[in-house]
Amino acid sequence: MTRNIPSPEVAPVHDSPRRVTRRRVGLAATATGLLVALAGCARNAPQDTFQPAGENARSIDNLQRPVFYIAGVIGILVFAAVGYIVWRFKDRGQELPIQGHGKPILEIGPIVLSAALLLGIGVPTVATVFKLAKTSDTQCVVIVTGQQWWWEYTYPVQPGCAAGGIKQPIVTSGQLVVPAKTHVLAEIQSNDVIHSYWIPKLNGKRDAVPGRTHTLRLEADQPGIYSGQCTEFCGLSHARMRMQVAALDQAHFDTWVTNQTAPYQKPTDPAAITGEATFQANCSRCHQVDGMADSAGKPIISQPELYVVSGSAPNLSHLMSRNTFAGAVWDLLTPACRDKVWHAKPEEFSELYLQGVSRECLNEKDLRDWIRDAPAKKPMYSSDAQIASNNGLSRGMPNLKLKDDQISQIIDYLVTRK
Ligand code: HEC
Ligand SMILES: [Cu+2]
Repeated sequence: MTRNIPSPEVAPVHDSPRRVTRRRVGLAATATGLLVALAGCARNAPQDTFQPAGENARSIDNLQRPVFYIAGVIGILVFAAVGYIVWRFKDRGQELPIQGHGKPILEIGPIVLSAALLLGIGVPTVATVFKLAKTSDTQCVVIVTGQQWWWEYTYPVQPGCAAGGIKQPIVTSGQLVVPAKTHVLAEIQSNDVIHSYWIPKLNGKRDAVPGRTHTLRLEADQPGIYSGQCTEFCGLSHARMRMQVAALDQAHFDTWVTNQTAPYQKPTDPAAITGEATFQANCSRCHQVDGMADSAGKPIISQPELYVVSGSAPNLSHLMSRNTFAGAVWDLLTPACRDKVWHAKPEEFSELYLQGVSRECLNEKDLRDWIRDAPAKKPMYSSDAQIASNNGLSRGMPNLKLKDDQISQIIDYLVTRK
């Protein structure tokens, strides 16, 4: 015999079918128990849709809870009925029952009942869809652009958002800073592939599709940090494309706008001055720092379109005013400093957030590792070979092969960019 089938004599003794069934039931029960336990952990989950923190997420919650409960009760009733019927009428060799028809209650009743249920769910669903699509009450507009693999935010010139409006465009990335208790409208776009913007505590998801603009209402009741992540597979580092919304109270948001639009501050510290030159030599071709000029006083304008597939790289003018980087995946703050800000009481959060990242609070390790070899931290199809086969364009930030002292100089400069 060539086939590898054990002969009956040597076959292992199998468990009895009843034992197997019992074991399966046990497994199912354990799995269910675990799920229930995990659901319990969700209490302090930062991305929990069941803990809405703003008007729009609350509309969704007010819809999903009753639907879930009604569907849950119906589900249990249906399973119970099926179980009962299977058991009660199982084949015991009895005669076939008489086949009947013409019972209007049985024929029309379930149709009316299902239609009523569907209406009961459909009417509030459609109402919520319209409510969430409303744009007429917008108080602040931000253009949100999906990039591989980070989110870019552009605040266009407008009368809203801040007390004096936004008088010159602001470009930032990773953390979307908004005033709390304000109807913010995100105009969602994409620069490369399809992404999806999702801050579960503030609203549902909205796809970012190249060539289109989709709107998403965002409103936070309280100052604080609200986390999210890209929810549409967008390539190699999709899992490393996160974002946060930082909601500030209005007065602090106004200060944030003033800081973001302040004229360029030349570094004064000698180390940072050296760092500025090293930055210009190695980083400025991709990264814009607004107001920076060369030694002849000529403004330096980045040209990421010549080096990066998507034609974009984050604006680093105020890098240290945000507290995460590179797709909001790594912290710019040390764990202790981060906890202080992220777990602050709402009335204290705005002040702490505006402090940005100081030298003492800088999580230098991750920033260093990033500048030394970004693709090692976040796979980006940007090895030398991939860049060469791509007409010299990198997808994401390449390894720039800098020396340690150059990296130190650049960091000395970057910490002055609040
Ligand atoms: C060839 C273009 C290119 C060059 C040159 C370049 N970068 Fe980048 N950099 C990028 C891209 C693209 C990203 C976005 C990558 C991501 O987050 O997935 C990025 C992200 C970053 C970030 C994260 C910013 C944020 O807000 O999330 C920092 C910090 C950074 N780069 C620093 C530097 C420094 C410092 C240099 C110079 C030593 C440099 N980069 C040179 C393309 C470049
Ligand atoms: Cu994405």
